Amino acid sequence: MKKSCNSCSSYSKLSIWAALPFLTILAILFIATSMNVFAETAITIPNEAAEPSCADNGSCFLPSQVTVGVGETLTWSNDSSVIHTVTSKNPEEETDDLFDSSIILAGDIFSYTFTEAGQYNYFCSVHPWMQGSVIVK
Ligand SMILES: [Cu+2]
Repeated sequence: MKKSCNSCSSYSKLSIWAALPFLTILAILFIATSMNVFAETAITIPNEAAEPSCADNGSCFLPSQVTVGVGETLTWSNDSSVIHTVTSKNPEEETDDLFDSSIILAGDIFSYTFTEAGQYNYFCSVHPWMQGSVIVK
């Protein structure tokens, strides 16, 4: 007796189409990850940042210099008990409007995504001795 399996081929076609949205999502996630879309780097603002002496050992921002990829997001966490800002350029340079957190309250965070390669200096407008830089490659 011949075994009947009329629906076998249509079933296998169906499962390929059913997997397509899943495979598409996987491909998008893979591409997004390789483009640093989800990458995040953290910088801590410690308690000692409110004292000018932090500038002596570069500990006003931890770390005070970071290197990130294009498209990467940097997050500054204010882990101190006073307010700070993350403002692009240094106090002695003419400031630009690239990024300015305005006041970051104690316990708050500020994030910025760098979309172009270059070196970006920044400081705290409340405590101008707090200076850091970001290198975007
Ligand atoms: Cu500050």
